[in-house]
Amino acid sequence: MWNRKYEAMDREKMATLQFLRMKQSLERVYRLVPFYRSSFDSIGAEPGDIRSLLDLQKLPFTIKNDLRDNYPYGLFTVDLNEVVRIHSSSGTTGIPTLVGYTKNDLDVWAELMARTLTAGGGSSDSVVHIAYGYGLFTGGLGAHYGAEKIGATVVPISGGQTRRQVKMMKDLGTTLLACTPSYALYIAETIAEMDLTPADLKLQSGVFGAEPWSENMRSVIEDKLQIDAFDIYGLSEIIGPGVSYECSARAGLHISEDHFIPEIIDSATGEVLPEGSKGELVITTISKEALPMIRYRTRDITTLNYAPCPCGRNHVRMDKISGRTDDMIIIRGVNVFPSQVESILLEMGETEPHYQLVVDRIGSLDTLQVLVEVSEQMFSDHVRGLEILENKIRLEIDNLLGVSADIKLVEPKSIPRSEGKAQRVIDKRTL
Ligand code: DLL
Repeated sequence: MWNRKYEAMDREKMATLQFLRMKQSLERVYRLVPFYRSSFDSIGAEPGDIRSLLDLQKLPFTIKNDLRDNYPYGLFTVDLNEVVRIHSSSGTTGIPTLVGYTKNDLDVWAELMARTLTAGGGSSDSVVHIAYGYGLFTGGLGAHYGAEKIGATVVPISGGQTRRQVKMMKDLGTTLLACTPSYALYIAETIAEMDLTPADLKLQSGVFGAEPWSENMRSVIEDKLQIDAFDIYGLSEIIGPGVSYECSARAGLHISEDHFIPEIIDSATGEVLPEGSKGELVITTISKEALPMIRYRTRDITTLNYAPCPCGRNHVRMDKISGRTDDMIIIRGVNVFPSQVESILLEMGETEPHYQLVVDRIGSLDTLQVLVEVSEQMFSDHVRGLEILENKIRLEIDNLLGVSADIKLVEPKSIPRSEGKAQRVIDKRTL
């Protein structure tokens, strides 16, 4: 454990700490940010009315559009001369979501990433290869400062030039890999292409996040790279990576509750759901200075688990993210998440772990096509064999998800590889 005092803090003490920090944050935003003042005023609430952690539920939510509407600095609580870093979220359309950090925010972030990397097998003995993108994306620099904080030897390689990455990992004796799960797969594939095996490297573990990935994908990555793969979660609006992380139990991701208060809501009604329910994760930051977020709707779907963890950390765990509310494809009324299709494909184990969903509309009917790569050998096999497998996958998807899909087995390496977040869905309906 990186910080036993906080990570293993008794839950009653934690609640007291959270309440104090939450009060300060609420007072801070009410005093300094016109948006929050009018949002609280709109329901006739003042920070003084929030007398318990549960009372937080009375306050309005904050959403991504609120950041955009107040672009660039409207939600900041400090003058720019106190802001020492800017990042931006990876959204593909419209106005970017800009986030800022004070010196103290950066220290907290490094602390959270130190916890994350320690839980993922890192220490001062590690050689940490950071292939998350450096730049406005929070992945690279976020992991970087955490890795330096634990005293590891940091290789800030960023994304791209995958063969060179593999060579560096081999030459430098890298022990811990930090990148997206899809890039980890690409690296594994490149290792094989270079006629190397995991035994030629010293990799022991990896901390993978920034996109959803299934348990089955974990097994594939662990098997191909011969490592322990840990899931790490975060989002720019809250701080970046470091919001939650898996420990050796790998049964949920611990949320650093000394800095964040999580809730689960019904994304349709906004109602707070009881413990153990699956729904949209909402986070309130309680220590952020430059850009505190009150009840921020992440759009990510998960469940919270307050049961004690064998690792000794007392922080609540969230399940692996199963998807985003805006990731969900609705095919003729059936809700489908790309990660569900991923699970089915990898569970069957007869294809490669590379797939893409293509959604279209013919007339007024939505169609779903699933492209899946198969091995070289299978592809050059008899056509009949491919047809049988396509049928099998179609039936499995129909049975388990209740949606009929057209399956197309494609040649190895024909689906684009990603160095960052993989694009799993192509929705032609909006093009
Ligand atoms: O992706 C921060 C990050 C960097 C997390 C590196 C982990 C590792 P954004 O670009 O703002 O920030 O995207 C945030 O990515 O709301 C989720 O939908 C998704 N996401 C992040 N981590 C995970 C994960 C970074 N472990 C959005 N599993 C979030 C599933 C994830 N989805």
